[in-house]
Amino acid sequence: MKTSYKYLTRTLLLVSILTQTATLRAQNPIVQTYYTADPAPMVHDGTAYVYTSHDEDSTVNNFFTMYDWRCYSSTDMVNWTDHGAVASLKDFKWHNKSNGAWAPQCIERNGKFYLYVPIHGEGIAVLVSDSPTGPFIDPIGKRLIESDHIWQDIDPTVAINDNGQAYLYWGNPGLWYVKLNDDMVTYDQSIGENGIVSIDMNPEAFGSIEGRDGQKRASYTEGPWFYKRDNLYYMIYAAKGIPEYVAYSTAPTAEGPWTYRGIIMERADNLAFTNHAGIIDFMGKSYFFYHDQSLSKGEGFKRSVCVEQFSYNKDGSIPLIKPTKEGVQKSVAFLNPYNRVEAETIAWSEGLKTAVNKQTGVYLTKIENGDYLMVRNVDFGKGCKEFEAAVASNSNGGKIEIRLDNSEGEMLGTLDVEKTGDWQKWAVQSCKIKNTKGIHNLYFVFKGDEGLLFNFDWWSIKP
Ligand code: FUB
Repeated sequence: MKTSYKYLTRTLLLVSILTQTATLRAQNPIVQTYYTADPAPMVHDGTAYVYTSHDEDSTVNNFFTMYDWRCYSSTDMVNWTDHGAVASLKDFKWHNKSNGAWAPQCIERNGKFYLYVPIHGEGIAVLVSDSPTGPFIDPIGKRLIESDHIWQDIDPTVAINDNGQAYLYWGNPGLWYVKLNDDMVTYDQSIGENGIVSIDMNPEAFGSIEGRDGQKRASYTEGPWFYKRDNLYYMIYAAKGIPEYVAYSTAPTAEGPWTYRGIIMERADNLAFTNHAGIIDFMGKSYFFYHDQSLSKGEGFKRSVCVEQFSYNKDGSIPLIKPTKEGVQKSVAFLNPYNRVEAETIAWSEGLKTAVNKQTGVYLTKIENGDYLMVRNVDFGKGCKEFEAAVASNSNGGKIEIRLDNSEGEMLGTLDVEKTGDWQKWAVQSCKIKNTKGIHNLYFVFKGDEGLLFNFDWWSIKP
């Protein structure tokens, strides 16, 4: 009798989660506060991180306008915490480029995090940190890859072999690699040309397209993503020039020979003229990261990172993946509201920005009347009675309406945010809320006078 009751409770919980997800709104793009592109996911210590390049809100000369690299993390794949700009062009003193912070990738080795970045026109560089979210420093004070084609040296991708050998691949429209030494910031000079191996770009290896001269050539364009899974090495990449689709090749060793395996993501209306993919396995599921142009409503220099869940076929091949608005619908964990939750942990938001300072780290800002944020699959457990939030306001403050399941859903309570006297003078303010149980999407709807209302650093619920 006991077992069947337990079974019934579990089934009801499952049904409740499924109904939650069935009525969910869009989940892509995963970041709405900034334009983000060129996603490079990484799993470390039970957390999924995604490093992104960053298209500025206003572009210069209608071209890629990119000054820094951002990082977001998630433990459930639906709520993403903003760690701000973790590195920028200013971290390199050896060049004077003010633009060109293109597609990054980060990897951990022996407790250090190595962030490989292209500086367009200056080649590939590396930064290192003791933490996945920085601060990163330049360990060598010069560009990492010394080649005679630095304009083409973009989009680094890195993986470490089972025997500890790290490979760094990169390039547009060619593909090159080096074997990194154990220090991850120098490479084996004994192979290729001064340590750089050039890959033979033929249609059998990287797909076939017809050039202007009518000759067949490899479809590979840029944005490689290199990794090993089971006994196969994968190279995912943007193909066919502009507009790009995403295709892939596989190889039995890290050095090839590569065989073309097909298209992963076709062209679609909401996609930008570039695409750039990254893949991870996290908590037993596989995720495909890419970018689109939906947030900017069609501006190819203002892209946004999206994620789709997928399953490999039995033979290790990757199915065709559709870019969707819904994105990842099933979270792999619930959010615990009884812990301190950073306000910049967001499943969806409208009208908001994040900023950073030394005192609080990243916080939510530019909060105006009518803006809102939503966190998904919040586990209220057996019930709650109070809501508290760290806020700062130099205007008249405002209100946080705490609502369930949609922005006009059941109101649990309202926090009257009082003026603190400075945008950086923080105070913890609280209010009573309705007792609530189970799993819900939680909405914070911001209300107040015209103009900026307050800054918001973290929140928590009391049982
Ligand atoms: O983001 C700038 C460039 O656009 C990247 O380096 C390419 O992969 C393409 O996404």
